Amino acid sequence: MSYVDEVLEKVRAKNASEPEFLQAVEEVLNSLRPVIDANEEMYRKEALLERLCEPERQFKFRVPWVDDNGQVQVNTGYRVQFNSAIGPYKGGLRLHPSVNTGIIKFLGFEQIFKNSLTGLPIGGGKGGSDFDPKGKSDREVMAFCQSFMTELYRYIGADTDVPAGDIGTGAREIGYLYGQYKRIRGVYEGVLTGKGLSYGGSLARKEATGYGLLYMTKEMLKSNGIDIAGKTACVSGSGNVAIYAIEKAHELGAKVITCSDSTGWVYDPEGIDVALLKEVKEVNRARLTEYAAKRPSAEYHEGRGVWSVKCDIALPCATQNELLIDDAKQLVANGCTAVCEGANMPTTLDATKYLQDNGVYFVPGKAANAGGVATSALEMSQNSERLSWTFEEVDSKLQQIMINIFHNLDEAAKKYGLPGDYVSGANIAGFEKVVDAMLAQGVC
Ligand code: NDP
Ligand code: 2IT
Repeated sequence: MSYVDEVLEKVRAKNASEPEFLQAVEEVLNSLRPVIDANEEMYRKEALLERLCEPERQFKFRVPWVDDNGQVQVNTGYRVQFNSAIGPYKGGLRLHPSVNTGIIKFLGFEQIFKNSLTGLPIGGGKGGSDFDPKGKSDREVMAFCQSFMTELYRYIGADTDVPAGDIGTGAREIGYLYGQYKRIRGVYEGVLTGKGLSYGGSLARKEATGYGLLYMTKEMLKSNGIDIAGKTACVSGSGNVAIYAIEKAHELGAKVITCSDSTGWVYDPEGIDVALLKEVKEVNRARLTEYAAKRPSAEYHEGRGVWSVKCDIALPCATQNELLIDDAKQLVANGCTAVCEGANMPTTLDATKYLQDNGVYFVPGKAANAGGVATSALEMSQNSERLSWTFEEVDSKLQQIMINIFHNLDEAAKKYGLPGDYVSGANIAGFEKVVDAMLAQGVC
């Protein structure tokens, strides 16, 4: 049996109750086969893949807090420190009722390769809680965040582990978390990224994931002889990543005609009105029904359905496993040219294969959404030198990083005889640096 198959078998047996983690590992290890097979004996002796698939450490803790009725509530907090071979652990905190160990492990595992692809010195980690910020008062969110940080502070620090936002964790939550860390530790340091501009945040971090997704999409299309201007795009989600993806798509001359949230979706043939979407989602924290009510050209539909709309480019920006095989078939039947993932693992394995087999350019999340964490690393640099760069400075570094990532993964795919297979290219390019650092640092 090949070393990859041996390890896949062990990982499946050991993590049987964590389907998202297994999905992420299967995608990565299967696409690393050409690299692993060429070094099989040495990697097996070093137990390299077993080490890669086992988090360095993981924390799970109780988060008690008091709601507005005086009732005590209890949530579970998580932080997985997956791999520190190339830098301090770096990755977001997800606040969503679905959060469990397997979801945090899949996100932390993806983060290892994504962070490596950025070219910046950051290792892989992820955390979060099954707390749902939706419908909670600001005071309740603060009570939760303070309690969460009262446990988490022991494990993090500007040079050890630097969390940030993810689903459900935005500027408000990062502010409350930062305040509590500072209060407990008594130090003013860049322990979190995505901070507000008045207390150490970086310009362009808020926009970075969505903008970066479009810089990647543009570069990938360009290298295949296609101009993004004039193209029609479907976006899913209507949170941080989706909003700034739509904004940049419009700036680049594409037209985004859909967005969604967990209850429904909008079809707006005139193009999504980004200012209105920001007002509905960032200011009012409301549902997309409010967008549709205020926008005569928009149709609102309950449930899911974004991928049924004809488009040239599909940009899934909501959550994992939101683009299924039937969606992939529909996109192909409608003549879709490219799928670039803004979310983490939004496309199932069979849907990814179907898209690739049918000639759709497919850029995986660990490359396409790396602009967020890359700009977080730029925020860390600014915090270390106690300076703030201009928006243009950060944005131009972000553009260059996304362009570099594309060419690195494109080259890696070609080097292993898999031209156009950007999934393999991303995994191989991300893996090479991490494995080099792991081997150099001995058995640890
Ligand atoms: P937000 O919380 O800002 O927005 C999430 C959006 O996705 C909302 O519209 C939400 O709808 C929708 N959504 C979330 N969960 C589900 C679900 N189970 N089913 C349907 N819709 C859902 O998060 P972000 O925009 O920050 O994150 C979106 C994706 O991008 C995630 O996969 C995240 O891991 C990834 N990502 C984020 C980065 C960042 O910098 N923020 C960086 C890289 C990747 P509703 O409000 O109704 O729940
Ligand atoms: O998935 C991700 O890359 C993020 N949620 C951003 C992580 C970060 O540290 O900025």
